[in-house]
Amino acid sequence: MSIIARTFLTVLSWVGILVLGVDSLLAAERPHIVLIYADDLGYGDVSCYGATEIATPNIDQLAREGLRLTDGHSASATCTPSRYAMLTGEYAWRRKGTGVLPGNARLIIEPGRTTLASVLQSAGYKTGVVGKWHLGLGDGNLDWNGEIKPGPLEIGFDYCYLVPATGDRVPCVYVENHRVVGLEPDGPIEVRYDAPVGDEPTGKELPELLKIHPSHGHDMTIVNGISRIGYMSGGQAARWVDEEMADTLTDKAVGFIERSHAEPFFLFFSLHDIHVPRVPHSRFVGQSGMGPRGDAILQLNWCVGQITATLDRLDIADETLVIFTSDNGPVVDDGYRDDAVEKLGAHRPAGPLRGGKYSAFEGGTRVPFIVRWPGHVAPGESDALVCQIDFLRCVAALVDVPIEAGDAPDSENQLEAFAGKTKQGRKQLVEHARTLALRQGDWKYIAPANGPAFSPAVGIETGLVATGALYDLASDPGERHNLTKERPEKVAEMAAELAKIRHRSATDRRVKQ
Ligand code: NG6
Ligand code: CA
Repeated sequence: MSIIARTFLTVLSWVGILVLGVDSLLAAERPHIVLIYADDLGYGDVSCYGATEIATPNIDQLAREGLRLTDGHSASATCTPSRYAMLTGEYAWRRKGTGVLPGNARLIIEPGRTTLASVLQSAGYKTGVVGKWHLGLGDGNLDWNGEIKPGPLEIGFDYCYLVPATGDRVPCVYVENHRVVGLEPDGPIEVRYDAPVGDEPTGKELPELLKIHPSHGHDMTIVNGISRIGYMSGGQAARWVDEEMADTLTDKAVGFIERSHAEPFFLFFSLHDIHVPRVPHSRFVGQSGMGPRGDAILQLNWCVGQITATLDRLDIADETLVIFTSDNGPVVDDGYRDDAVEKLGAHRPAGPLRGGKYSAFEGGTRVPFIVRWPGHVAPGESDALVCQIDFLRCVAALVDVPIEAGDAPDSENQLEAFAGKTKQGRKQLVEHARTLALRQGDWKYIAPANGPAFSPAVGIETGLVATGALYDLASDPGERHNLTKERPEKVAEMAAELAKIRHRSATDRRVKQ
């Protein structure tokens, strides 16, 4: 480039700063975006969040080079509603049918709706999702042997390679774009959740065939020596091998990056780890000393390292925004007897937080949350209150795509907080488990709800209190001292605010058909 041309460009960019402001210039950057989404990974499960019994160097490196958020949340304490909210920018509790889905559920995000992926697609990004989906597929009458749609490709993704629901739910096959991968004419796939199909053995009838035994549920069709939730028959050649799942998904994620990086791309890399069944590859088995749950954390750390190494190899790390987070808090026994409880030792999956997956306590939704974008996100730490539901409006602002009125009603543009420029973050956030909770600064209010305080099957405190609860997280981060009696005025104020936010759903919400 000539000196004149260079000078002209420099002047132009200064004019840009003066006219458009810094935010618009940031918006003009259009980084690649890689969202690495762990499953059931707790706040205390990685060493950069305080774990001492296990080391996660690749995740720690991301944290060193980026911003480590200490009050970052998934929108819900379970998978489907968290993902629904993250992709649509709408709290899942506003909509019926967004709870943990069976593997034969229909797609719960209507085609044509504004999603995290559709926003980026409309800005010219190549968009892909690899890994766990769990938002349903098809329109209610799905033939797994035919064209599988609508699915991700109908709501803003250009490419998908999916675990349709969860590792512990049938069908145990991968779906690439509109087809089951590796389907052969060896008997059509049939899937049911209400009654057995075919004549394949179940864990309930033939437990002697199992390599891992269920602790609760998970006693239906046996695939790869593991009994699952739900029944399936057929599709033998297409069935996945759990031990190879992390390698397979990572390979597909890396392939997508390699194919797409000539233009801006968005990869939603939705890992299966560390969800049950925890069946890591043999090279991780026994490496953590903590049983399969710890070994799965090491495998997850490996997957993250493969992605960052790919960005380095392609020399695009500096122009890639990487986000690492989890869909909900941790659980130790989630239905299989896999030694996780026995070998936990001193490890605390939720770190200093109370509760875990399924829980209204902070352990339910406060998760590891790291953002790295060299030159744009100041490395360090922030206690700004943020949520995955904010991604939609953040990327819309970043790539300058307007959001239509009524879309993404609960998403906030928190770019400044994600860039580490402010520690302010959200003024408030609704946390969702079996009841709703409201966060405002350090205050946390859990709405009254009936139900057991402790869930013995999973060994987790639910956070349900018939009279509600109020905590001051500044002095009481472990949510031990319920202040409802001492601070009735605060309870009334927060209950009223929560009611207001709930009501907003009825008036503001508009879903495009
Ligand atoms: C529960 C399953 C649990 C897990 C969870 C969903 C039983 C007894 N428990 O119903 O194992 O699959 O659903 O997890 O079936 S999530 O991370 O996808 O939300
Ligand atoms: Ca999960």
